[in-house]
Amino acid sequence: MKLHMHPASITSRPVRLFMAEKGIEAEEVIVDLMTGAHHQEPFASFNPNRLVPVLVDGDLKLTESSAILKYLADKFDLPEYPKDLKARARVNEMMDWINTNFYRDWGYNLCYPQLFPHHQRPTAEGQDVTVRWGSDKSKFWLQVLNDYWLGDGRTWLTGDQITIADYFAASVVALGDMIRYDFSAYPNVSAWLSRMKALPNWGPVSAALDGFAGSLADKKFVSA
Ligand SMILES: N[C@@H](CCC(=O)N[C@@H](CS)C(=O)NCC(=O)O)C(=O)O
Repeated sequence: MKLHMHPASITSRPVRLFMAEKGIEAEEVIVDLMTGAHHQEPFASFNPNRLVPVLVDGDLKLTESSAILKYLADKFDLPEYPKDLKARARVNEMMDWINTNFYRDWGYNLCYPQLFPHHQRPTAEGQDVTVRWGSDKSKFWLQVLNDYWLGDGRTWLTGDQITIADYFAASVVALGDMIRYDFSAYPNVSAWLSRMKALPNWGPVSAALDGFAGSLADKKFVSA
């Protein structure tokens, strides 16, 4: 297998972390997002979305970090993607919730427009409206994550066992570290995120992202 990725990519992180934790081996191919390699050939034709990660396994080329996690867990018959119909439905539900509800406001409206020039809106007013919208909506979603998904004292998002939903969600939620988001109003989220960060491979896999966050120490962000 080959994993086309970038070490400072939020959506490469859950795949790389899951593979590292589970001892799944693949050749890592770095697509240099910093120099725009994803907009150039051969990558632009290889993945017309011009995004990482991409997993290649024989004749299968798979985009979407959520789909890659599901494929790997199934391929290696891992309990992190349960076989039980209802348990699996809960994992799917959680991953869709993160991808479609939480990530839209958290990633694409609050964090990314402040972190990456190509996500910045073309006018100051547009930027301000987008980021404030993202900030307000993110508070709502974080409260739901804290009170509903993690509200009954559970250790992991869908129950007592860690699943690929935790890997996927933690990487997205930890994007907030890049803008120094204060999670203290959401104690269940903070505690769950700490459990994910205690995984042996979280630190090594997140090193490039931590380095990027460190380089932004002087930048002011709209966060909580
Ligand atoms: N829905 C996709 C999103 C992939 C994505 O946004 N990848 C980012 C890295 S975190 C990327 O390649 N960005 C390149 C760019 O924005 O130019 C997934 O979950 O895999």
